Amino acid sequence: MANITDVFSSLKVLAKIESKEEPTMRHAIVVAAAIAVFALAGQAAAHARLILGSPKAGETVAAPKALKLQYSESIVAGESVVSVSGPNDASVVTGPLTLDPKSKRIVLVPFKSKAAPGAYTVKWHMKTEDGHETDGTFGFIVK
Ligand SMILES: [Cu+2]
Repeated sequence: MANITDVFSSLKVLAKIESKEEPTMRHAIVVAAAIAVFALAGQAAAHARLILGSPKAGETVAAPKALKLQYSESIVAGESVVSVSGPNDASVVTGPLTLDPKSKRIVLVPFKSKAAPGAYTVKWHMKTEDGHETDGTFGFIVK
């Protein structure tokens, strides 16, 4: 949910701090605040980052029963899609995409049948509650 308003409120806080503190301290605070502002700006530009996948990108695992994808923002399940392809680029049949009952940032996609050994590619398209859409791809190996 980071947006330009967050960046501006950070700048306002920075301006207040700067008027009160000693020069050396002030310098350190300005540097720290600048880093924070850049971090927020970066977040605003990249919506719905995939924070953690299960399986993780590049991981070798036993056949997973489901994909569990944790994002940086709340997801709209009905407008988000995950497609999986397996060995020989064959598309893998998955069950409906749902959200974890405990967190709207966690997407669950069950496998319909046991995943055969080989390389898998996950392509995701997420719509977030703020109306933005993001795509991504990662791979994992089933041993
Ligand atoms: Cu957004």
